[in-house]
Amino acid sequence: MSVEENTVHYDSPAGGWGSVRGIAEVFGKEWATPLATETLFRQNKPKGFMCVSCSWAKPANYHPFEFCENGAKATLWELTTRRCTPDFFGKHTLTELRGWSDYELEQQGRLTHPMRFDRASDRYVPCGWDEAFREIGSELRRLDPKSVVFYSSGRASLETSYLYALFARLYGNNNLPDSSNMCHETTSVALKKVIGASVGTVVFDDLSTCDAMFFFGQNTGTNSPRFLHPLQEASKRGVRIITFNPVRERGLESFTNPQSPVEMLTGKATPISTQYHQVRPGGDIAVMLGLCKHVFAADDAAKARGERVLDVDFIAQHTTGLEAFEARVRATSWEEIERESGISRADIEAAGQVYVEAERVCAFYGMGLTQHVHGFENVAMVVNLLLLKGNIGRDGTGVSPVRGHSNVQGQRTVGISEKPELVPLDRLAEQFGFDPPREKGVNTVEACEGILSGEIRSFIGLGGNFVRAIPDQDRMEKAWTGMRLTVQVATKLNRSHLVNGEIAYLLPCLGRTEEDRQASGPQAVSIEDTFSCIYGSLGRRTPASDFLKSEVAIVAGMAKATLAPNPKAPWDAWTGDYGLIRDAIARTYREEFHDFNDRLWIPGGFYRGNSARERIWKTESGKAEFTAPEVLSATGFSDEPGRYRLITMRSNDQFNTTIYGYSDRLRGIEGTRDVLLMNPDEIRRAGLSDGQVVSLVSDAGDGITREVTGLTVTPFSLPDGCLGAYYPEMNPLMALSHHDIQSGTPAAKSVPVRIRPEAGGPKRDRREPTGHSAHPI
Ligand SMILES: Nc1nc2c(c(=O)[nH]1)N[C@H]1C(S)=C(S)[C@@H](COP(=O)(O)OP(=O)(O)OC[C@H]3O[C@@H](n4cnc5c(=O)[nH]c(N)nc54)[C@H](O)[C@@H]3O)O[C@H]1N2
Ligand SMILES: Nc1nc2c(c(=O)[nH]1)N[C@H]1C(S)=C(S)[C@@H](COP(=O)(O)OP(=O)(O)OC[C@H]3O[C@@H](n4cnc5c(=O)[nH]c(N)nc54)[C@H](O)[C@@H]3O)O[C@H]1N2
Ligand SMILES: [Mo]
Repeated sequence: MSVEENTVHYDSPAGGWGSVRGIAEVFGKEWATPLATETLFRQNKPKGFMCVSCSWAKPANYHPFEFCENGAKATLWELTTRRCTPDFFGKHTLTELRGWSDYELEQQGRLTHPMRFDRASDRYVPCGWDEAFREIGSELRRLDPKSVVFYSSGRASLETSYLYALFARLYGNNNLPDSSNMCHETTSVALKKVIGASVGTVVFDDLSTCDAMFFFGQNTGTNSPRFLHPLQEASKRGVRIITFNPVRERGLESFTNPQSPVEMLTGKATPISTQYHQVRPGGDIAVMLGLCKHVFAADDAAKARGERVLDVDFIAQHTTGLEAFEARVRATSWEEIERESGISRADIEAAGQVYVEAERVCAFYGMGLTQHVHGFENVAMVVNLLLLKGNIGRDGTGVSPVRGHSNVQGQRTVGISEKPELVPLDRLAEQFGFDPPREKGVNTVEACEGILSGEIRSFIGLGGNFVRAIPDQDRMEKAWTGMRLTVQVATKLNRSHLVNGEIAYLLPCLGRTEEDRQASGPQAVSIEDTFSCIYGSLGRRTPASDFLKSEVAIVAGMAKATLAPNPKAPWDAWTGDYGLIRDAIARTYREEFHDFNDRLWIPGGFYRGNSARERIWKTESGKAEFTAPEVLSATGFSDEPGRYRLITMRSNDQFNTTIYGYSDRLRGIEGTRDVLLMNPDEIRRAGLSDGQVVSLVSDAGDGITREVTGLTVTPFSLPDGCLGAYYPEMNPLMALSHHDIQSGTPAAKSVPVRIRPEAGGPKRDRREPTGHSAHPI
């Protein structure tokens, strides 16, 4: 399918002048002030600070400007001169603020003072840090540890994350859900099961040695734009890039490097994908079965010539389960595959032929695979495909889940996990002289269930915007107020700060770009990227307010006020010198983090290692496992007349729930996020028209009414039977129970919904002026 003439779309390549204008539009002229450029110049480089946006690699051979449009936006967002002060909170009740948009809330700028919720006036009032820690500590001591949740969003450093997880365990639980439970948890569970390593096997250098790349449901141009540089180089090298995505994402079509004067002046764009297939949402299992079917057919033909396509030696030595898998593939007909995937046999065979011919294949994927009811099977299918030709554990090959938050992978590495089996509890026991809790903790969905049932009485949030990021937002907000204690550690105001327990604190912290001065001097922190490389990060900017504390200091402050004194857990000394925290990490995780302090500034980071890359399979069988999928569709529900598969999407003008502006430039959607995207035939079939205003209602079939109103029907190139609309605006439509069966990851890429035309709803002009003001820095 090509981009139809009559749909909303963007003709220019990703990157290019549009990306520079994108930065300027959000931040005004000031984005180019010496202070800002000086800071951006140090982004993602040794002795600089590591981007607060995505988790893409920070290469040793860096570019002069090792940042992208979105990294620049994220940095400038933190450097804003706007301040959200006690004065602001004095003027607005929380009830009033709950009527504000995500954009308006964060526009208020950086939080400056620790604040306590005052129920009588329905306002936040300033408080002292000691007072806050004292009350949090005494409340936590009174609560049953099983009823307390310690959430983290994937941004906090390795040092903070290690202390936070330790705090929870010393306190008495493994209730450590994190944003990854809504994101790549599917990966952690599936890759662990089938290759024995919960993270990807690809490293940065593989990008320059592979000869084919397969992309499933990852939007590079928007979500990890610095990846476009190696992709561009790969494309120029003749690497064949095959993309499966319901949406024709600009960055996977073509790219103009904004850092190349020649390309910028000539407007020359590099095509990225050699084949682009608009799979139906949830259709990837079928696609990959089709690809494998073609590989088996090619192998049959080769055998007749006395050759093989399959890597039979690798399969024999390293894998198990081929027989059952092959039987499943051969038993699946092309008719079924075409129906479920929405892609023709000829197109799948053409993609399969690239796989057959390539010697070294890397497969990349993102939320398009993980956020489905059968997300596990999606990920297992990627591995099945790769195993057929030994495409794991050789240079230029491998599986690459492209991670989201800048340290989401690293948090897991240092103990943030609700699964006790993933944490070296015996070492913690010895190191800190206690008996760590062995019972499984709650993940994100289970935490929500506990809040709904009243079993969870307290929520501590280390960053993030939990209430806005989870499913079933309306129900969750109502239940939230039943909790006894809620604490949010944050840089900017968001909706999660406006729904509170009986006692509630909002604690403002330093950002990663800011100088973090403690007893022993300025402190560095560290993070791990999507390729398992670990780097130091040093902030130098003057903090947004004198009253901020670092995340380390806040976690240590809460821990000290809650726990009995333990000389083996020196919270004050740790706060005074983060090198001591790194020493503690190195003692717990000896293999990965030995000589941590010495290796902090190695250019390009130090590699934590991955057994599967060495073809050592830490699985139950001791081999890499083929998995025969039991379903063909990943959606978990059947097709019925009037029921659609809703994809919740991110624009390049947002970072998760942080909305920078209303310009989804790469998709040609400007001035509003209240759109419902569908293809023109589907609009006609549904009896709707372009510009009509409609509501969406949940079709989860559980009797609960969930609704989002005021969406403008907008023609857009999408497969039949599906709809697109923005995250987080659509989250009230998602049932909490609609998640990947194995990992609990909410299934945000196929939400069952119905359309309800709004009575007498006005036709709207889609392209209202953007209306957002420049954001000073
Ligand atoms: N600018 C920006 N950067 C970000 C973020 C952001 O919000 N904004 N968020 C960060 C975070 S936390 C994360 S996890 C990552 C997310 O980055 P991605 O993994 O790229 O996530 P999404 O953009 O949600 O969805 C990815 C793609 O999946 C496609 N898709 C939807 N359903 C299907 C399907 O069934 N099959 C296939 N094959 N494709 C499908 C969508 O069209 C979309 O292009 O980005 C990180 N970086
Ligand atoms: N429908 C739908 N829902 C989804 C998704 C989807 O694709 N569709 N994606 C899911 C995914 S992949 C993810 S990762 C989650 C994201 O869920 P979260 O990680 O919980 O949400 P964010 O929007 O990233 O959090 C933004 C807030 O973090 C705070 N913050 C920013 N920087 C810092 C800092 O340095 N320190 C601290 N303490 N706070 C800081 C700010 O206050 C800001 O408002 O959402 C999930 N929800
Ligand atoms: Mo994420």
